[in-house]
Amino acid sequence: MSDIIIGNVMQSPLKSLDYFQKSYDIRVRQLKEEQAKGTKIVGTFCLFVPDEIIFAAGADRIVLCGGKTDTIARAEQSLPRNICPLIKSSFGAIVDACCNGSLSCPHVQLVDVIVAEATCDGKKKMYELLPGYLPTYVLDLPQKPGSPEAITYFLSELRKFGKYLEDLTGNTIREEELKEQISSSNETRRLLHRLFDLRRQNPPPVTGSEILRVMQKQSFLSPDQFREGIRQLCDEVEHRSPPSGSGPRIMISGCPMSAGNTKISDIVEQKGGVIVVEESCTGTRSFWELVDENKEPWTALAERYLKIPCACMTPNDLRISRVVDLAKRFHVDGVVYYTLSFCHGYNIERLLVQKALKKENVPLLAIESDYGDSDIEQIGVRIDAFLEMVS
Ligand code: BJ8
Repeated sequence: MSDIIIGNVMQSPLKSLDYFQKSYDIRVRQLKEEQAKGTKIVGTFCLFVPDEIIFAAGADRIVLCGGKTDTIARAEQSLPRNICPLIKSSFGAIVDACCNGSLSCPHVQLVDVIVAEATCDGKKKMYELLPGYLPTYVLDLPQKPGSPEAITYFLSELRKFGKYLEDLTGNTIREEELKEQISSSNETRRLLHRLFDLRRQNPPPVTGSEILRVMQKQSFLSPDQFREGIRQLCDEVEHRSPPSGSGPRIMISGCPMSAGNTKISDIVEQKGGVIVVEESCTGTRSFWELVDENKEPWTALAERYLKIPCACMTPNDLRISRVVDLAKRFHVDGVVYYTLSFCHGYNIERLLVQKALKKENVPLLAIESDYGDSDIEQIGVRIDAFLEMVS
């Protein structure tokens, strides 16, 4: 295999990425077989829905977040145009699959129920339309995670969710099984820490595009499949020859980049930036905190999941300090702050993130974009100038 060149960086291709490619078809087959035997498949949209509870109830899960443009026109027949593309893309895929039998997102047809979550306003209102297409359960969240009542409330919501899954599957969630699932998820989180730690090297032995494409599969593959892939990836990256070039070290912080959406990462690397960490739900937010295995499992889950620093929470101090910590830990020269169009939470929170980074002399470039191609050139010009400034 010949070397790949990203920006100024030349790398030999990673063989373990083939594992993730091949795993997709295996996983689809596995889900169909499970479903034929009566296993319920849950479709999710957000990190706040704990996998551990779904698996402990004997169900399986796949992510339904849309990162592609092709289902957006369908969504815009019902939804306003000026909302976040992730919401439109996800909704359009469901309508397409349920009304037209279209396979624009083949995952939808694998799903028995949707488990949504009360996060941003756009998502919450879109979820109210979903029962017209698929059975939908909405997990509620406290919006002030630091308040003393938040844990109690979220704990009761998680238990209610557990009961819903028990009724759905006909299984009882045993405490021992829940503990096993927690320890399995923690093992994955530890492996991801191992992988991301390798990116602290200068130059890092793995590119942001490679990592993003792997992270986008995290909530689709089975936990065993994903973990095996990350293990292989860590082993290979640890022995990979160092790249023959480098550029400014960049953190991408902000909205998730769902499968199909790699626009900003691709532009940063094409322009010569070296992405060393992503502070997002397709990056550190998905695995940074572990669940405390020494605590009663439901409480431990409630505590851990409320620590996800999503901009839907207020105040979101944890995210501000996390971004600063990551900037130091990964020796970041600049932050590309990524907001999906019309995502007000991440867009407004940028001001606080920028202020905190300024104190550490870390510059920030704000980019707001949708899934279309029309702004690629203009974003490229801005990123080019930013990279030159932080070099
Ligand atoms: S934990 S980031 S996955 S809610 S849909 S908030 S981009 S306007 S996806 Fe999210 Fe869970 Fe939070 Fe992560 Fe903005 Fe769009 Fe809303 Fe979005």
